[in-house]
Amino acid sequence: MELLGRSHKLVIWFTVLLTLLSIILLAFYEYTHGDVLSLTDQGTVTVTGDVPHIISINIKPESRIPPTGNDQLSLVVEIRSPGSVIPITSINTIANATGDASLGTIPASALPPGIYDVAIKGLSHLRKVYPNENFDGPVIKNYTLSLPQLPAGDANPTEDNYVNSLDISYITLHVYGNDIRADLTRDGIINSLDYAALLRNLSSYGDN
Ligand SMILES: [Ca+2]
Ligand SMILES: [Ca+2]
Repeated sequence: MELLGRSHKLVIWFTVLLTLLSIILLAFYEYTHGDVLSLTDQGTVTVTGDVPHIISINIKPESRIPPTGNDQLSLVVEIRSPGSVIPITSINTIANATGDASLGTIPASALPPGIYDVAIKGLSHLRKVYPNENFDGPVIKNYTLSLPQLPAGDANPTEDNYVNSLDISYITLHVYGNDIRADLTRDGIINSLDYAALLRNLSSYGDN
């Protein structure tokens, strides 16, 4: 009986040790493969990376009417070395109604795992740069950035990344029409609300 009891105890202790070991291994896996968020990051844009980099972003254009489910926007997304304005790769994509856009698959040979800046210029919007994004794979990571919504107003086709009288002139040219560049609010008509959206950023430059 004593021998049987000892065997049971051994089995129980072995099970406990195995469970503890599993928990430790799982915790280590989560630590090394789970989400890593910068302390300075918070807010509105999400970037997901992988190797080969499978990157998706979520953007939020400002001044939309209605404000939700109306986030469609043509985007040019550049991935740059930190602090550089020269794109390593440039991707044209379109954000859907909820602001989601895919950058497709970028081979690790074209974008070695590391830290990069992500620059986003939306149609009729000022460019925003989201710095120091970590695309080091090989697992998917989510990043939430601290920069605000994409500012509207750069409506003129010169796309000079600056909101001024040229952009006002372009909206005026299309008033009561439905030109997509001039329709900053994306409510289907060019009117005073589009001027109001532009005036929020009058004389503002986008990021380089
Ligand atoms: Ca402009
Ligand atoms: Ca409008």
